[in-house]
Amino acid sequence: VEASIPEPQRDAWLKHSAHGFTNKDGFENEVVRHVETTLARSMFNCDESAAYAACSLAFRDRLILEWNRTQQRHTFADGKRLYYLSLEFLMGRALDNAMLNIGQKDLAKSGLAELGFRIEDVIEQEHDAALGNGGLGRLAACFLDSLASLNYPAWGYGLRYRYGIFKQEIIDGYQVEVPDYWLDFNPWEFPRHDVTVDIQFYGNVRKSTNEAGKTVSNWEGGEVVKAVAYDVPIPGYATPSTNNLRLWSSKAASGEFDFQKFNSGDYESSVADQQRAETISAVLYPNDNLDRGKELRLKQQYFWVAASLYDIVRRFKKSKRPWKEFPDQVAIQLNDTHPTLAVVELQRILIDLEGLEWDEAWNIVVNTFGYTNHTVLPEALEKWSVPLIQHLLPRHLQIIYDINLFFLQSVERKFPDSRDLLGRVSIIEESQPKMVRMAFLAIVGSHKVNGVAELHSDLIKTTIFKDFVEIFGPDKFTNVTNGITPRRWLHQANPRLSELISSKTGSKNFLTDLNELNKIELHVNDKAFRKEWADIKHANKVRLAKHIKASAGIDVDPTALFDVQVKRIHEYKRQQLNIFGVIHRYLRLKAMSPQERAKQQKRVAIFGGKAAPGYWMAKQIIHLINNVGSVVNKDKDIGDLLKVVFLEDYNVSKAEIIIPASDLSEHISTAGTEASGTSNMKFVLNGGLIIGTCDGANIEITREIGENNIFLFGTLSEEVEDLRHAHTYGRHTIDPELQKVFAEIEKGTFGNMQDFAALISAVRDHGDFYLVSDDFKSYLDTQDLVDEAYRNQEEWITKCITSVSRMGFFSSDRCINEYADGIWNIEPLIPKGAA
Ligand code: GL4
Repeated sequence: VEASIPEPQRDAWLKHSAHGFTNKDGFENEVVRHVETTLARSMFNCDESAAYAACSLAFRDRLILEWNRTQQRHTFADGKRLYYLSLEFLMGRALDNAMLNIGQKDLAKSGLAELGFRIEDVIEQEHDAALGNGGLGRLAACFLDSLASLNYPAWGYGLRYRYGIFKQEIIDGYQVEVPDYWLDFNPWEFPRHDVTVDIQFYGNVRKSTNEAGKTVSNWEGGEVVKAVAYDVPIPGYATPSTNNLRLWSSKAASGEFDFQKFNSGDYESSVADQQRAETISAVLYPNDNLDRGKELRLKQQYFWVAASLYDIVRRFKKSKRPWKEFPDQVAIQLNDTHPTLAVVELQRILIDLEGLEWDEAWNIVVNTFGYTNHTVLPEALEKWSVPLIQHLLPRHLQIIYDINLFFLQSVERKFPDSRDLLGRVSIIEESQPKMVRMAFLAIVGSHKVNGVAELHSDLIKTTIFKDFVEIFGPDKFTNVTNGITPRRWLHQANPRLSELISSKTGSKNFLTDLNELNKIELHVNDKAFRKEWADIKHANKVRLAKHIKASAGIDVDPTALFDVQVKRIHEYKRQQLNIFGVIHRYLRLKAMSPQERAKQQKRVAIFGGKAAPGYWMAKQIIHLINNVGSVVNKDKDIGDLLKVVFLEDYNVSKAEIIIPASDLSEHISTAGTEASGTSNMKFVLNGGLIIGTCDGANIEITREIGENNIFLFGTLSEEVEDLRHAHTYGRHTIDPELQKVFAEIEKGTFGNMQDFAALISAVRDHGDFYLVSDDFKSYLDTQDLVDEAYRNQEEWITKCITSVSRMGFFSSDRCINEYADGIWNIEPLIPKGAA
């Protein structure tokens, strides 16, 4: 408000207000202007990367104008906003998405053509924004798309990592990690050097008495790091609403500290301070479903949470409302436990800085936060050591202890006779050293806790959070099944299929109301429609085959069945089951007569995904896949009957090529381990079928599309515990077909058997925790059913069309509406011009 232009000068502003391009001519004008001025180049010096830069800047200008108007609208309406706190936003590329969401891709295509460029080549220039590991980060990105498309007043808050997830190279069959420096040129962010927050670390707490005679805690000393905001505009689809993703970057606070050092001649150490400050936002931790408890990670978490809360509180305070109205204006969602310190930080702000009483403050806190759990794997549940928190955030540790004390007192009052209950639910684990259980803190500090698929939400209520259901009652726990944005995962990734669907549903409305897909079921027997459907799938496979040739040097036959498993490499996701199955298939083919072989279904087994750099077993799995490929792919007896491909550096933009090209995709986690999975939804939406276990969202996909349209196999989640028990204490026999596979590996057929000994002994000697042997037979039998089904192409296409038509439920729009109604209590703010 202080910086606003006085009334008499506003006419001049209105007269000169920017508008952005509205037609092709205007677009070309902007592109050329950016090439010639912003980029300081010319038509004699304009390559595809310059065209990409200029085109992106032209679109960015448009976005930021809408962004401004959207923010003004939100400020004026002064309603409740949602803040989505996530350490990961796996955005992928922005240009294609911006053009499609604004509805100007055709215009850009012809404009670029007139200027001498093919739009596909220009789009290809963009470096993925890869600020995430896998499903959790990509979910956050889909949510931002839905929030903007549905016109919800919402912001994302995250970290602006200088290095996103590493780039994966495969060298001699091994994964090698290369840093992903992606910020060289990033037109999609706006640095806000005027929006900064000083963040304190270390120091100590001094108690004092204020004028009113009240004891207050003062957090003093330590060091200060500056958080600088970078804003990324998030365009809604077919609406002017453009939301904000604010990413914080760390920088040395140029406070007295540095100047003193500098003036006293200690130049080197003042530069070292600078570098230390910048390390905080330097790198994304590359673990999915694994907690490593590194100090720098805790620093990242507090840095990001404190900056975001400062920003949120500053915005709230502008409205001059009483504090008790905070939860009516602000909803904050914790994406996993990573931002749980926000609960403590808000309590600290309210009691230490704003002078509220504990209970009043705590009420506000609990009503503000919601917590989403994304995993039940014990190795992924965050715990921080008490001494570490004490050192880094001394005041926060005191508040955590108080939160725990009051919580345990309330439990004791409610269940006076259950002594060990207190130990089980305590936020502090009485280990050596003591640990803070972040999930418990998040539950206690939130009004709603949700899982991400029905089975997962049931599991958290009956296993890891069972006691909390007793304590708080069942209503605090709920399910919101994950979803995906059909804009990126259908319209952008598979434009021909999107076009075909709109020709049958009569409009593009299915992109904003995905249930409209069910209209295509009426056309399932329409010959021309089916033919076009098959042609599109084939074209997508040809495109992927070209990519495979270019990146892996392998020739694959596009008429073969493309069988895809792309996701993070993890034992629980069981890529080892898949590759053992591939070896089995190879051995079976080898044993056949040429006549017999000629009758078999051709397959291409396609793998992709990153292993966490410290996850040795996952790296062995990648190595085995590559070695099997190098044997099978050159075996003359086998030819096109079986190819094995490992695609390097799986990421969002590669997913956009791979997913539309799959016939079959694998979602084969040990039952009960995959919270939801989201690529399962993307594959089915693109007309591919699934082989999967009864796990995560596979179960709801089956319910929606019908069990005839999915290939389910394997142990059920209720059976898993007994089987594991039997492996450890009873008898454990290995499936005979799997034994043959092991014997072949041990013969050295796929290279030095020593390299793969650990993969085998995990199953044979160490209890087969992931039930690879138990599920092997039903996996092979089901794969045989797949071959048989694929042979009947007419039936297969019917299954695909029927499945797509029933996928409406899995839109992230449905998902976001459920959060908005059931957890956030926010309403859309629909602007003029929204479709
Ligand atoms: C994950 C789950 O593993 C995955 O099943 C789920 O789809 C995703 C989004 O909810 O969250 N949890 C973690 S940790 N990483 C994930 O990808």
